[in-house]
Amino acid sequence: MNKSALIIGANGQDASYLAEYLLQKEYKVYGTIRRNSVPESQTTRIEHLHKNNSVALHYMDLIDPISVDSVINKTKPDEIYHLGAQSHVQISFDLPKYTLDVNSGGTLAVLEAVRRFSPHSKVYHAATSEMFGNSCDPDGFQRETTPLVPVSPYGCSKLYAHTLCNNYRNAYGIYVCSGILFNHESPRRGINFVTNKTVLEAVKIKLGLSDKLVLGNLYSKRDWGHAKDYVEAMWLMLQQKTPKDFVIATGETRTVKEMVEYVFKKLGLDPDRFVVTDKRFERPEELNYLRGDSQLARNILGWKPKYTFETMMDEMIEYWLQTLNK
Ligand code: NAP
Ligand code: F7E
Repeated sequence: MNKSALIIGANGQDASYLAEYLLQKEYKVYGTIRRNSVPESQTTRIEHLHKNNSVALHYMDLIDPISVDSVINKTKPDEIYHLGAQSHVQISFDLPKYTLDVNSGGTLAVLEAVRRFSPHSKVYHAATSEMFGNSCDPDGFQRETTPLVPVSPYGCSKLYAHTLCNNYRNAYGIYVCSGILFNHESPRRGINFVTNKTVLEAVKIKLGLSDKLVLGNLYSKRDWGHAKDYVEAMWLMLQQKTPKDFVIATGETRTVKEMVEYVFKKLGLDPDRFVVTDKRFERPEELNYLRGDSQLARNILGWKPKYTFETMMDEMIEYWLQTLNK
């Protein structure tokens, strides 16, 4: 019999790739969306799947536990991919309570619903490298054992949820694992995250549609991978006999400035002419440096990324060139 999976936050970047991946594997896929007064915005990233009804959609809001109970009770899936979140770090400083309610309280609601209505479901929780904050091992990497000292309401909210997942695993025997994923991007990334913002604005400049790119801190370092590779790791984590948490990362790190230079050079533009900085895009506290060691996932799950930094950025550039040229 085909397996079933519920994706919480089905309209997100990762969820859209994960839905495609699971459908290819012939899963019965359920997804949750939020009500939006502009109905098209509820399914922007999964319109192609929604149109032909390949994903069965249900309304759920993580701050409404009744809706969480109801969908999990109704679907009782084999696997639950809990990807729903207020996922923007800078915005979490403006909406700290909301971020905690959605990311921490929402995870509690999911775990409680699983415990009461669907204890056989295997659960993936979308944890994050933002939980490390500025802690790092002496060799310059973050890994599963590196201390977790977050520096944003977003990071704190995910750490609470991550700890709760471990608690529910130990206390109730629920199969739940946290993927500690480092930054992952794609053409479907929100355009207020630094990679897609940079690519979109640089392409606009190239086409004469804009004349500057305004950024915040250019000197923080990130370990950027492709979302398509990272959703495969999520699936692999739920195929194991026993639940375990894994770091998923490329192991390479670059400054924002290096990423910007790559994009501008690729388009034949001089970044010094077009890139300016504004404190508006800086955070009250910055996470300065990320570089993940995903050796455990590579050994146990057999996971490794297929995209390089360059092929990923090139795909994003090509996407915006084609889209804006249309
Ligand atoms: P994303 O594009 O922001 O998607 C998040 C999804 O959550 C969206 O579909 C959103 O709905 C939904 N959502 C937001 N608030 C909700 C609520 N109150 N109730 C129900 N759903 C809600 O994020 P992503 O980049 O795909 O990331 C997926 C998950 O991995 C997130 O939990 C994120 O925090 C985590 N993560 C991401 C990265 C990364 O680099 N991308 C790294 C580590 C961890 P709408 O579409 O209606 O807004
Ligand atoms: O920022 C700097 C910014 O917003 C990256 C989320 O998916 O990954 C993501 O969080 C860096 C930061 O991603 C701008 O200060 C400079 O140092 O693209 P970002 P993030 O904060 O690392 C983690 C792993 C998650 O879990 C999150 O959900 O870029 N930066 N100038 C800027 N960032 C933004 N957004 N906009 C700027 O103008």
